[in-house]
Amino acid sequence: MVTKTKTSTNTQSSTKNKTQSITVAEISQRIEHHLKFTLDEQINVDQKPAYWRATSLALNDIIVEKLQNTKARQQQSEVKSVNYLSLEYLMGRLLSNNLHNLGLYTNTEKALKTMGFELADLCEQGADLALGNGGLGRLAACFLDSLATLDYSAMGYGVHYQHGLFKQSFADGQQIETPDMWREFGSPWEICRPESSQTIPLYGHIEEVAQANGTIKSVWHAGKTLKGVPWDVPIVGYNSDTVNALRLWECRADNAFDWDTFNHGDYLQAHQQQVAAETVSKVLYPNDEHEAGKELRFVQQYFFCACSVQDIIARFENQYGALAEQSHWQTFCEKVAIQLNDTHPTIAILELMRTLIDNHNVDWDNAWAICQKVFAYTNHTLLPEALEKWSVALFQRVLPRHLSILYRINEAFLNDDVNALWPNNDDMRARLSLIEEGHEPKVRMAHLCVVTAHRVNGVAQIHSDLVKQDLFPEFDQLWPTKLTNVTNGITPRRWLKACNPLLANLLDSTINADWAKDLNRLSELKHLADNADFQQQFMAIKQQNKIALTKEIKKLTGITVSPDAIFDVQIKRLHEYKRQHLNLLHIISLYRQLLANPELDMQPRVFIFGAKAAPGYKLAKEIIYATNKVAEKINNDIRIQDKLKVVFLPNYRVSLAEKIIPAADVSEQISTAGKEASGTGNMKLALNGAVTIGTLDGANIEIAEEVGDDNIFIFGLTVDEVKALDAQDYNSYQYYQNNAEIRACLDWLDTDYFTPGNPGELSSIKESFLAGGDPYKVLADFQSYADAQLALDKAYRNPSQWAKMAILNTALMGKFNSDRSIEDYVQNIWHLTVSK
Ligand code: GPW
Repeated sequence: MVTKTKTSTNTQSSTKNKTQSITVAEISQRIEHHLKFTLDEQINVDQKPAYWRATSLALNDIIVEKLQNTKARQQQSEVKSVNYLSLEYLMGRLLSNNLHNLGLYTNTEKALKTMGFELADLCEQGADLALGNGGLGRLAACFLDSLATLDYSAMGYGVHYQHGLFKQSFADGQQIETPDMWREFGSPWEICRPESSQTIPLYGHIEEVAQANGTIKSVWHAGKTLKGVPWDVPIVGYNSDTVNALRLWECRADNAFDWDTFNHGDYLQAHQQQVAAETVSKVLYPNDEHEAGKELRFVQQYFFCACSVQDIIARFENQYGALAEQSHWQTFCEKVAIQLNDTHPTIAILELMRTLIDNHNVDWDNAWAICQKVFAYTNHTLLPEALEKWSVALFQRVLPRHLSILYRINEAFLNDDVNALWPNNDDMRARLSLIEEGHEPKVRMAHLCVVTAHRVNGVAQIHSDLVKQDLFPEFDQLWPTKLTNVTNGITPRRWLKACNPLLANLLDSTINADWAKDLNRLSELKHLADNADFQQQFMAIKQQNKIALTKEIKKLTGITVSPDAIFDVQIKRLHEYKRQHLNLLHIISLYRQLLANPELDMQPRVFIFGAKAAPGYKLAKEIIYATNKVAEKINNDIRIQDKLKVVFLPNYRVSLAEKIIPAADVSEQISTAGKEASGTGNMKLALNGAVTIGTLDGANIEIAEEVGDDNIFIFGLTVDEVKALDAQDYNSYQYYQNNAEIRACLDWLDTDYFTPGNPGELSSIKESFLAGGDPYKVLADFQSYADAQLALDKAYRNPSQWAKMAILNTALMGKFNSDRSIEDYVQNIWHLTVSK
């Protein structure tokens, strides 16, 4: 094996404690330096943004030094590294998290105090990095945090969207979308790396060229090239030596290619090409779990995959020397893992095959063996509308060479693997083929992933079981060890230490260990769950967090809520399968009961929603509108004596989640069983002492296993019961006819009670339950949900019982640390070793 010369000893000393020893005075100095020299700041004008930027820049200097040390150390130790390919990263804000992870929060707080600023207040200045839609993108962000914390060598690859997820506001209850401008004035966290730019070919045609040795070589003559420019965002590990990078690709026109146009004097036309190229990384597609099949999205996916694969090879060659001989690719397999975050980056497989064969003269069998060793794939959904299929015609036009490679993979797969197990079985061939035949033939991206990857994982045990049983049963028969599970997790740094400082302090003083690194240590709280003193401290913190949220609610919506009410929270993307409309139906029912009996004995409750709907998802937008209209009526109805309030917070995002979660009493996890692959909000809320009301779906099942049946409210159909209902033709009308409460609530929606003067505005929701067939079994689960809510209300009114439940939820969330998820990936899929 040819490698670059290695220095004999590791000269990098541990920087872990070095950053923690940076003094208050030094931090002040660094901030002042940036105020003076980078920002040329005239003090007195708009100080907060300037101090936020100067503080971020000062911190970034420290981080970049650590990044360089990490790189040197990782290169020296020649450890294997993982490349996480994801079209989405929901990073949120970075300042407070980076400070916590470096152990510099307190000293920076002190430094800023002497300058007249509250650090917590300054942190609010930063824009969220919202380069993702929901759970899948936030999971990627948590995984990067854990990889760096655990000192693994890892690179996140993503797209440098000019506009992340849209901003949401409400106008008369309707969702309005406006563009996200996260880097309008630049971001202090990103480093442009022009030297690592890539040139990406696409379109054009293939020429079959006869070789001297009698073989035929395919030569791709591209019709167009794009340029990929990388921006690196440093990823700081918590209390560790490691700073990894998230590398985001921005698309530009390839000037070299357009030189001709310039020379022919068509200056403006050349600029047009620049504009066209920039659209490729212009905007994040806002569809969560829904494939729209647009050409620009396909080009975006390919552009991202090609840049990332070329960069992975370039980094490898830079470290281990140019790879002219096939034998060197063995080393590649030993040093490189590539994880596909759902099927969105599937084209990376074809791009690596193409590069090995066309540019590095690797023969087919070896190239295929390499891809199988390097790639692994995570499946995040069973929903048919989210399973990506790209039209063969589009593939042919944009990526003709990649399509020809795909055909050959398919041929080998069908003729060798499928035929071996099911000889001459055309039905099986059609079912498993990478191509779905029909009026418009399509490429099944998930099939390509499963056929290639050495491991395919689901994201919670039940989901992984269903991936085996229902989604890919034949693949499981073909390769019995390929399909596996890695239950999701969340980083306790952002989702407890940074977002809930009061609770974090209590844990610091109660647990004699760095619980943010070893979350299982929280189980020591179990013995305090019955302790009246501890209960009082724990619930006093919850109360303070609720008071803080009360103020935020007032500021954002004008609505006054009482912190003595139950704070009942449903925060997640708006989707029928997540069933925000089940929650709404129950709210309407409670309201009806209160109007009938204003003395109804119940704990006052505030229902808090946060959710964005995909701009093209009509029913989801109608559910938002209906919730806002119902809220308006309830919140202004004095007859119910403030027993019920409904708050829909606008523009739900990571930084808003960080304010809601510490204040939640109840966590709504009410998806139709079998539909939510895992969920991760469920873990964040429980970790912060919220009690779950939920179905036996996704990770709820594992949360229930951890906390025990007494500390969670489970209701509704199980996966098997949902399947049985479907098998016997579920009839939602029956529930409407037989349950007077359901009938009264749904009929109410047809009137103009909630939309005065406009009857029928909310009827589409009722229609989706009845004429629409209620695909997500809302009516079937309603009664069981209402019963569970009643039990929950009763439990809350016993303060020590509730405190015990809340404490046990925090105590027993150790399993859901994303560090554990990462260790599972390392052991079963990536086989990395630490570098520190
Ligand atoms: F459709 N998830 C998501 F599977 O947030 F690709 N966006 C998506 O596009 C998809 C999945 C996809 C979510 C799952 O819905 C959620 O259950 C899971 O916890 C999360 O991914 C992370 O695994």
